[in-house]
Amino acid sequence: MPAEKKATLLIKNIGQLVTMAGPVPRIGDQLCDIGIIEHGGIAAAGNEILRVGESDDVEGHSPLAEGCTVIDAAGAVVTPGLIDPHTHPVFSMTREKEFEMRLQGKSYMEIANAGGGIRASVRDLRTTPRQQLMEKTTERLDRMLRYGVTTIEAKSGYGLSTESEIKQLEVIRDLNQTHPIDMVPTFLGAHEIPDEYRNNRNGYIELIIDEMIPKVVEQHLAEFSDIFTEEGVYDIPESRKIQQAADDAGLKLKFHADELKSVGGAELAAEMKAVSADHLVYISEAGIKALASSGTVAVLLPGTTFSLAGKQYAPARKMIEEGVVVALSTDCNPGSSYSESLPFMVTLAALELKMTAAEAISAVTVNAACAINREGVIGQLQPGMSADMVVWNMADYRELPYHYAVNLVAKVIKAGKLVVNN
Ligand code: IZC
Ligand code: ZN
Repeated sequence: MPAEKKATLLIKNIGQLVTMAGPVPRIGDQLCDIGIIEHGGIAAAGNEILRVGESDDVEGHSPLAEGCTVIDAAGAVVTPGLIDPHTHPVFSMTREKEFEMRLQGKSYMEIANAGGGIRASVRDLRTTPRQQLMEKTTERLDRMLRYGVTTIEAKSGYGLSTESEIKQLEVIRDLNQTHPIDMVPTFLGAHEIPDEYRNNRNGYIELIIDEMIPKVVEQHLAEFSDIFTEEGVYDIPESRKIQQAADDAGLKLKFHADELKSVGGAELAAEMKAVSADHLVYISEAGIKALASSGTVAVLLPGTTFSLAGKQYAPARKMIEEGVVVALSTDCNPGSSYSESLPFMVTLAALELKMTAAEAISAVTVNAACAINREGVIGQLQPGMSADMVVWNMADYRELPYHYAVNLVAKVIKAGKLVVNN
């Protein structure tokens, strides 16, 4: 028998240890069960969780390695590291001017059609040196980590040329080697039609299919392919064609679906067996039923509605009632939602999506893991899974949505290492 692994990390005296043990993904009433152990303890060996249970029990059964980090949580809440399954973090120029234009009455699409929006970000990114992109992205990742996020999905989509899309994905690849946050890369060449192809949409779609997707796949730069399926951007037949090519090339699928109008994006995502369909503010009844039966994760982005000062939020309660797998994300991007705070999305989920604290925590842990194909690896605190966790400055998990717009993170542990100590 191999020698028993010794603990290199022990957290004891946890008031509420939120393990998320139980069904994966969580649907319906299951979202309310976050697997709490009172007076909990958790031990890890290297990047792997060794033992989870009652504090004295874990301590008594976990021989400590030399130099083991021992944390006395003194009654605090511990959760899995948060997972942000929809972000656009690689950009330099910010778009606060557009934020002001919207406050003065212009809509997101009006600004986009006038050449601003994503295309403005594209013009900037193409001329931004790689080093500067690395630095700007690192600042955002640092902020996410301080807010308790240990894994994100990260998209390209501000290059919209083969060279610049690859530049963005290489920034993600390189930062993945050095930054504590793990990133799951997504190719989003179909985020917009770039300036030089405005009169030749089909030419750009051919470029995506014939050149970008093959290169991205050959260089192992992405796991997912995403598309902005929206009126005025990519319609349903175009979306089906591009995503079919991505699927054929071996990428898994995500969709920006029904964000600003109901166009059948959710139905298409379900039909194509996408891993996730995101936004869904204007999802149809049929779309909800389709996602429930395909098991496609609905990633809801209430920060986007909030920051666009929208009146209507995604129908989260309806989706939960119908058995859709629901996750939450920041949508961190320079246009429609510039925030790195996933805890703030938990507050918005409570106030605007009418989700309970437990449902929202399920949506930023175990269900968010499902949205990026990492279920069974992260998002739960179970033996054998990744030792990603957050110690919170709170004694009851329900404080998370309630005590809003401040940072309640005390400590962040990523892969067994203490990486934030507030
Ligand atoms: O830069 O505006 N909706 N993509 C789809 C975005 C917003 C990001 C942006
Ligand atoms: Zn997005």
